Amino acid sequence: EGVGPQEYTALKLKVKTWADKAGEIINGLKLEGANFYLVPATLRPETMYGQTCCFVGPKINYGVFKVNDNDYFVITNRAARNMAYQGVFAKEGNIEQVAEIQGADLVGTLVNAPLSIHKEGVRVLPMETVLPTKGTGVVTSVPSDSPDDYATIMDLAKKAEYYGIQKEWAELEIPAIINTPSYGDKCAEFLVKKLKISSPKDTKQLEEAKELAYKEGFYQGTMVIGEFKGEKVETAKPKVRKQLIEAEEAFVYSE
Ligand code: A2H
Repeated sequence: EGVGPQEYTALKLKVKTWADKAGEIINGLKLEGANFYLVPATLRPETMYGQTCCFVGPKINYGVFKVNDNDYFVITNRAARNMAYQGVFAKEGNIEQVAEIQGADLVGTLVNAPLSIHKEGVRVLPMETVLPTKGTGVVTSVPSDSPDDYATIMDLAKKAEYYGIQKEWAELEIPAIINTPSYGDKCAEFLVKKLKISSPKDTKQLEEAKELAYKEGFYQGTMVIGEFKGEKVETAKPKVRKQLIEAEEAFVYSE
């Protein structure tokens, strides 16, 4: 961070069923036949097999932006402004916002997550630590390899009622994606336990866990799932990314 632009993979998670409140807003637009996508920005495209949910900040305001005649993205206004100058929207430099939805009202929406083992879709869930000032304000959850994601889904499952969600939404199977010599098949779970992280609020330990997980995963990790199973993460990462982009399930997003 801080040095030069960050290049993310922006992933297109197509909405299958809206949560009630978001659905009312969208239905009011009368855009029959349109496709809507939540668009998380990730630095780890090779882990997308392990998506189990999609996080939004419950207090963040998201815009619904027109991409072309048929497609709309749900992202922060800030991200839309950046995308407008990166060839993402049909008209360069032009932003067309058709609605605003609060994160809390998106919770429960069912989306299709490209490459995920969960073909039936994954749910949109709340994450208090999502920053409105980074990426698209939407984060795809890979609890096998991201300590933040693991700590958050554990907390959501534990306090499902408090968060107003169904417990099962936070309890989808977590597949192993990457094996590392030091932390086994699910480095996030290993590190969260090892560093005694008990909630997403343990930010200091989570920083350490993230650092350790990233280094070990990237330099020592081997894929244990998907088309590049058996390959080192370092070589598989650009290949998975290329596949997602060619399938038009993802695109490059920089900031
Ligand atoms: B990563 P950097 Cl498996 N607020 O994707 C908080 N976190 C955000 C965010 C936001 N607005 N936008 C993106 N992110 C997360 C996968 C992943 C990620 C794995 C392991 C580590 C990891 C699945 N979640 O990130 O500050 C996204 O989560 C570790 C930092 O720009 C994105 O990649 O470096 C990463 O943070 C980008 O963080």
